[in-house]
Amino acid sequence: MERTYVMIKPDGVQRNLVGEIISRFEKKGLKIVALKMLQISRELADRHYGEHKGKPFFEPLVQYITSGPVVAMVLEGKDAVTTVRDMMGPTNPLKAAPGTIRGTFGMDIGRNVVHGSDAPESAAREIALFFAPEEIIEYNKNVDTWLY
Ligand code: 3AN
Repeated sequence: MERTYVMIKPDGVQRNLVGEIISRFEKKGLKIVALKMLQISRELADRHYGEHKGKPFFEPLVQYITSGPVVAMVLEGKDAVTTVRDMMGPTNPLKAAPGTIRGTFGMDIGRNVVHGSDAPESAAREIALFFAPEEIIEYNKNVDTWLY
């Protein structure tokens, strides 16, 4: 099973979209194996967005991602990385199909509601950046006899 790192960005939290976005991933069939709210520090933002250092939008991007709490999670499932990317839609909400998360809730490339890893390698890096191993829970669903 593949894992991906997903984060509801400060605008998603401020706009009360946390439940809606998590619900979409749950209903799709992805499994939540880690979940927490945190306020990203400047240092963590630098590391998370390291590949964009030097680009004109880097400084505003770091300002934005550290501007308020985010909700971080690890989702697990078959082809989880691609599944989440497809559900989010492209980086620019103007290019995102109306049914996608960014196409439905976003208007601005710099305020695009949600992040999802772009490849299994970046997922592994980002998961390690945001979660300690003991924060990731391995469990089965629907195996308990009392569940019906
Ligand atoms: P994605 O989040 O779709 O993987 P990345 O990793 O290329 O996109 O970019 C990270 C974040 O940087 C985006 N989510 C967006 O908030 C911001 N960003 C990317 N490209 C631009 C741009 N041209 N102008 C402003 N912000 C951008």
